[in-house]
Amino acid sequence: MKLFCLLYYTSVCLKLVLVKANAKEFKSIQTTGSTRALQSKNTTDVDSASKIECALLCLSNRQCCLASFSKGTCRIDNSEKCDIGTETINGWTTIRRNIYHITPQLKDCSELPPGTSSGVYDITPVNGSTISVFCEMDTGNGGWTTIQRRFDGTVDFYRFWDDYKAGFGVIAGEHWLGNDNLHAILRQRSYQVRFDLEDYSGNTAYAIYSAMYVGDESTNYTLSLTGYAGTAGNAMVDNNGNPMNGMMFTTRDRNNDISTPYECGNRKKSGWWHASCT
Ligand SMILES: [Ca+2]
Repeated sequence: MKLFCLLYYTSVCLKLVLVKANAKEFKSIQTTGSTRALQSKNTTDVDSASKIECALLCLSNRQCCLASFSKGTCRIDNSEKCDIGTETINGWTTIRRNIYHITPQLKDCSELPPGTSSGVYDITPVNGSTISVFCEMDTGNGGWTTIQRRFDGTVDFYRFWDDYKAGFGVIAGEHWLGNDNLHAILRQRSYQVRFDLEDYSGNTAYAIYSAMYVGDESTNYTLSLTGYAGTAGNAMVDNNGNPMNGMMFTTRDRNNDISTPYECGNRKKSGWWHASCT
């Protein structure tokens, strides 16, 4: 029996908890009419069939903050500056990229280019401090920021509230990223979450929720989960039919579950958004 798998459901090991920014917000642009970027050493004029193609050219380049389009020409600015000057000129449209997406620091793993290897990277959430995270680039098209990783039982997850708050373990190995870090990531924009599970027979399954949010410590890190898809069926619902959605976080020393008389943080030997302990 894989004892390290004992978590939430006695027959299931929760190996990975991963979050990723929802793509539709990742590539956001704004357009303004009758303006063109001033020509400079950082601008390049290229042929382009449409305003959309011009916008995509800019989005595919990490240095591009804005681009202008008119009649088959796309002017790309690669200065990494968003305050570049524009001139008023009929027939041109300027496409401005969301400033969020051109800052040099990674806000989460979804900003890594496709093809990047899985591994440890530094990210800096907006209004947060820089943290090391494990970016999972091989699962589900990549771009996932790892919240939990368990695979060999080398790290003890039977820990206290302050451990789960700050995070513990080894980022390159088994770990919990930390509830404050999770909140700092999720408050930036809209995120999906993926849970990867494995049972004692080696069968794997996953659950994806298209929207996930975790409140700050004043809410006891209350979880919001909606939009299920995947192969895990109702695995994220406990045996009494209680969903994780809406639960507060519980640890061995903080009982926020809905079970009476049990304390799930002790009974399940792990911190989690426990409902009842079944
Ligand atoms: Ca209880």
